[in-house]
Amino acid sequence: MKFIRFNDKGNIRSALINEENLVFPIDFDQYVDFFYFLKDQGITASDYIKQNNLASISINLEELSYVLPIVPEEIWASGVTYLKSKEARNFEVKNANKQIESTFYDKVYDAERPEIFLKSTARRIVGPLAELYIRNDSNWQIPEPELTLIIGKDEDIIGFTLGNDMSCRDIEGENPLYLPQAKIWKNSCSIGPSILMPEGIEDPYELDITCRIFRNNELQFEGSAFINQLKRRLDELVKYLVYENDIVPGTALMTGTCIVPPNEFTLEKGDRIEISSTKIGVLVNNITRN
Ligand code: DO4
Ligand code: MG
Repeated sequence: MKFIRFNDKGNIRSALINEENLVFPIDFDQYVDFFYFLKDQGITASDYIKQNNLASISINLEELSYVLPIVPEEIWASGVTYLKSKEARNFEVKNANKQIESTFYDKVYDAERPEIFLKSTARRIVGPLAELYIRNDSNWQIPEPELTLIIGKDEDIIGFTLGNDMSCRDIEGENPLYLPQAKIWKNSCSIGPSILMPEGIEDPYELDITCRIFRNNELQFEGSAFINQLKRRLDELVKYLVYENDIVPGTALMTGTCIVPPNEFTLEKGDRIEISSTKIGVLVNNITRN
């Protein structure tokens, strides 16, 4: 079962999409409220549809105007959680600092403590179909497609969505202290298009993720991975995020990138990025400059 929000002739509405792709509008605007309503009642979202005799609406899923399924106050991110990311980060740092042999990325990949950083805030994120920005002071920018967790009141995982941790590889490789500038700027993060509810999945490590980048409607890059390639456990990342922290229910945690475009690739204005997962849907964003 997926929770979505969409624009219906100027009104933002929420809905559930079941496994048969039927769309059931619901009266809960906020995912967190809906999740805890179900929990208090001891029912699933499927029970909720049945108990309330909800009728599905006839709507073409391709034509739905998805908006952010949730607006987290904060979006945090994990880094170097896949081998692919460690290799890409090492390439950046060795490219900028030729004499370096072993890097802090090698260390963090194997360390007990994962890398967790603040990626974005509500005002910097955009939803499906909205424009992401590239920076004007970077010549090497890529999307980072990441499974993104929604954290609940008990510091547990209450939903799964997709996220794009847009990154500047040149700024990041030049100096680790530049990480916030390599990661955070206006419209540098997107999430969506839906929240997959935990009742919809037996094993989140079986989820797939694909990234496609189009330029002038031509495919420039395509890469796929499975979450089971993650070096760490999802609950391990959550544990380090919430430790000694003050996390509002509905906070998002990106889990690291497992797909990296070729080293010679950089995003350009007009590119279209599609990040998809079979059970979550497709997060589409176009690239522009500020
Ligand atoms: O260490 C820098 C960030 C790495 C990252 O964002 C990722 O692995 O996804
Ligand atoms: Mg990342």
